[in-house]
Amino acid sequence: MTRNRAGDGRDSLPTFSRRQTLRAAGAAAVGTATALAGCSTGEAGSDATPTDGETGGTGESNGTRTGAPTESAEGAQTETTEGAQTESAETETPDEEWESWFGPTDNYDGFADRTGEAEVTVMVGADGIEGPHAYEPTAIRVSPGTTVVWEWTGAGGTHDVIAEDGSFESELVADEGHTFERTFDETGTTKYFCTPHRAMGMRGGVVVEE
Ligand SMILES: [Cu+2]
Repeated sequence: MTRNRAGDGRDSLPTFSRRQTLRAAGAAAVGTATALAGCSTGEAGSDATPTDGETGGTGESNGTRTGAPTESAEGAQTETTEGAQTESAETETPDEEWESWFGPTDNYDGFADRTGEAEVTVMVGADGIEGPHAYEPTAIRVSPGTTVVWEWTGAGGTHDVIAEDGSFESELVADEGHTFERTFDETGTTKYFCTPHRAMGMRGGVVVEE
């Protein structure tokens, strides 16, 4: 009941952040349910609170207010806090930057190693993000001189391939079999995205390395 109410209240948020928030809310709800063990006081309290933007804060205050006697609840809170602090402390590593770039990208699972290949194909409009709105593979490592060929599947409407740094941009098309290619001669990193689906996570990355 509580989750449904909270979900209705978030309908105005962008799709990806609502999903992430719900994920976090789900985790918090599980933790709270365990700690409270059926205590209805805490749930009534959160229902009466109009702000649902800070689920974590609500969960913590519930645990504190009801004085949940279990040591495990405190332990869980400590771990969560430490983890968050560690992540935010490392602000300028490349990994952190990529994690941020691919935050809403459901099919991101690290960089596929395609080094040593002269030509690499990336499908445009692959299944992965609320239907066919993904690049696949969405992140690749290649060697200098590699030609990356983006090939449209024809699914998911119109897509394009736009470098965030402005170094290249494809046509915006929906045609199955359409291709766009670029040869990466220099080492470095390039983020790119699909204009219509960038917000939902249709984003890609190319790392060129020796
Ligand atoms: Cu797209």
